[in-house]
Amino acid sequence: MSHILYGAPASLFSGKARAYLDWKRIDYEERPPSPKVMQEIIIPNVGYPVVPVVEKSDGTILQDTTVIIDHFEAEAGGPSVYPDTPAQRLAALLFELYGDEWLVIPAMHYRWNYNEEWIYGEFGRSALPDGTPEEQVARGRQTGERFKGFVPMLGINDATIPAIEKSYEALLADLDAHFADHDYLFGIRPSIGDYGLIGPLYAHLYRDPESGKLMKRLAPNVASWVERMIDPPAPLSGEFLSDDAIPETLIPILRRMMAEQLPHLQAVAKLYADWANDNPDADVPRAVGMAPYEIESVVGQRFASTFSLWMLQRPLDFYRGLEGESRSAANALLDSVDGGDFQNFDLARRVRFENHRVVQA
Ligand SMILES: N[C@@H](CCC(=O)N[C@@H](CS)C(=O)NCC(=O)O)C(=O)O
Repeated sequence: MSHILYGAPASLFSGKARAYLDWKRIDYEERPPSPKVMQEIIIPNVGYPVVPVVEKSDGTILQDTTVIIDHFEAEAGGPSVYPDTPAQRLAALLFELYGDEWLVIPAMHYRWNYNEEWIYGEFGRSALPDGTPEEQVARGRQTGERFKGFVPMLGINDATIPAIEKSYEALLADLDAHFADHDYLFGIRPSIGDYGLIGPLYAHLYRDPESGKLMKRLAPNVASWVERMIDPPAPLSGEFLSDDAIPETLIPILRRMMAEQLPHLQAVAKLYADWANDNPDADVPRAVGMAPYEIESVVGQRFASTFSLWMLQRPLDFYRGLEGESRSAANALLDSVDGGDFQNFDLARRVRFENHRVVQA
């Protein structure tokens, strides 16, 4: 019996999980998160309605794409999506953090401000595959209203939208230059960083019709990379660039990430530390208030996600564990991308991710 991936074509993180499972040649079948699946499988096991969820053939439930990927990396063996060498591995983990926890901003902006009516239909078809068109639209609006409600929480509003678009178009130009020369971020094998990016860059920014037109017009090489990621021409093969090389074309992208995402994460880390000091025994909320972020010189506020801190700990712990020449290689990379905020990050209180949720460490 194969494993089951509960996921949906329009879901950001389903795209990340699916692309990985396909490259890794994991035997699975994808099923939609029908109301019955939500009530009988997802909510009782995970605690809240979310996709993607993997139900393994032995009944084990896995949620969170990072947990899913790491589970199959350990179990399936074979070529890994984690580079072995310090600079590439650090960069790959940073790209995962950037894709998962930051590019959701342009993803949600373009979906809800350019593709709103279309996405209601998509949600309906996915939730009620056997429903009538009327039932699907009604259901799609219901699901959609919930996700649309996240838009202001993500810091997307009239003041920040021009800056979000300017930043995204600049990112597309930088990625386009990179993918003109390279199949994936670090050569001819996809990395965990590629899987971080594919979440936002597939379902929302490629597959949503208006967003896809923009990507194909401004960045055809990025669209080709998306197509390679979702329909891998050579699963379980390819190598990372030799000698721990970081292509020059990735430097401006990491510099943008450091400038936009790191100051926000530092503000979140401070809010979380204050909260944890005041509430030593409490369950960790999904957000500890709102924190500022700056994009293209415009300042907004977005929810201070505690889950983002767990994702941040992955590259941070890797970096802090490096010694000697490996540490020097990582520092050379970070120096070249103005990564001081990362090198000097003040993480006063840590989190853990256990039983599908963030808990105090
Ligand atoms: N970090 C998680 C996020 C999963 C997630 O946010 N899924 C979205 C759909 S793409 C969802 O179901 N969100 C519902 C919610 O967050 O309440 C992962 O990597 O799987």
